[in-house]
Amino acid sequence: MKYAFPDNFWWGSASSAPQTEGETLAFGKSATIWDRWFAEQPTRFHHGVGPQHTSTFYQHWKQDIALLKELNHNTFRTSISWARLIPQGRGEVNQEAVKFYNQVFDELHAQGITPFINLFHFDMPMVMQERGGWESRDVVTAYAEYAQTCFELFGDRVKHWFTFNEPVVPVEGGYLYDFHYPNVVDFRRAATVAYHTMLAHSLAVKAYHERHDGGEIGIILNLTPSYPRSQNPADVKAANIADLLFNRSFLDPALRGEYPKELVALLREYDQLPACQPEDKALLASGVVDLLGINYYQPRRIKCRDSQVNPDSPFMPEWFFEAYDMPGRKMNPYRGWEIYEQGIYDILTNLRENYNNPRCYISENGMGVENERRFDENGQIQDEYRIDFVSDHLKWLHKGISEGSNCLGYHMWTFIDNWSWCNAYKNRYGFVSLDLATQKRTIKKSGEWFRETAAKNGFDD
Ligand code: BGP
Repeated sequence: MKYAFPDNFWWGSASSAPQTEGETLAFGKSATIWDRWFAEQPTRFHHGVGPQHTSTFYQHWKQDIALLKELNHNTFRTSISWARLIPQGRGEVNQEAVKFYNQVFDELHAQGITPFINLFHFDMPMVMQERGGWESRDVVTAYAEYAQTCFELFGDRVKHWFTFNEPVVPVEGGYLYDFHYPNVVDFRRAATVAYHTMLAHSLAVKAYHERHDGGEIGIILNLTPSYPRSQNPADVKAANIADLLFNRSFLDPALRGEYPKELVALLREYDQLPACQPEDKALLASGVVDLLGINYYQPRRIKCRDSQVNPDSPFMPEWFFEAYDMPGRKMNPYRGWEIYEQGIYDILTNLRENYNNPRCYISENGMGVENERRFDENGQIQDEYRIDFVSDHLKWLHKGISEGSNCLGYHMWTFIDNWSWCNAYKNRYGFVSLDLATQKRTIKKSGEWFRETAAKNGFDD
């Protein structure tokens, strides 16, 4: 076979509790920031579709796990909802939630699918947001308690844990660019949120390692290779700063246990450093992960600024660079994101050369398509474009592995079309199509392709 993958390669897909479970305010679950924001501003959500409109995994878990099996998944990622498990954020555990997650993990194992479980996927419980969210050190402690509760309750069956999915996104969305609650635009507060998230991460990693229960713990980062417009030093510097702010601010603490010195120097120069405690350094050092999840969708194209920044304007990352619309770049015509398959290889090469070749896997990669519900005469969505997208990325992944990268698997985003934050169902990503009105599931052509590829552990051209 032309593209054969290593034995025991993880073939699967990723999803999350807030995007699939449904029953948002039922069975003991309390509100998250998404429930609150939707209640306050439904017009911010595509077609006014809020977080209660999902594929209702809470009710369909058995059927969906059977589908995962049918698609030859040997692994599957989802998340636990903090607001469901511990509705007040701290303290009493909701036994309905324990029963639900026990059933899910048991059924996954019964079907031969290893659960990969993430603890936080953008879904801050509202009670915790009201206590300051990630700006508050108390919330950091509360998160660590929640993580330990999960390890105690489910650690016998879950051996692959993740502390956070894409921690930079709530920072960008909630505190810089206004696409997540609480809709703040303030760099210093964003830096505090980012810093506290990594302290929370480190506390959870430390607690997990102290258990010695034979499992592993990681973090899932959306890495966006930052390519300069040219080799001109000003463009290169601009791209490096974007890389520092959006990638290395999470990647370095997760893999090296400390922040890049250049990042600290930059934030100090502009008086944007978050407040630190003397014990933080040792804590961050204990946050080094066993496994890195890499979400890869698209790169960043960067150029230096053409115009001077107004020094009276509030400090923002864009003081240092501008996005560059590179002529001729390949775009996803259905979503507006660039498609650059080699990015996945560049990420692996960087990790191999500069970060000691960590254990890693592709935890998300996928193609969003608007208005995708176009069925053929047999009632199937013929998403050849998605098969091309996945196989083209897998080819570059294969090349990275053949050159020695320690990449152990590939998870597609996502298993079934799901609700996606403010975009709701604007961009559909699944191997399985969802009829929201009837909850009917139909495997797309890409799902069949994946079923075969996973069974053969690779593919030919
Ligand atoms: C990733 C998130 C997912 C999902 C995906 C698609 O960043 O981890 O939760 O939302 O992006 O996003 P969208 O629906 O906005 O295209």
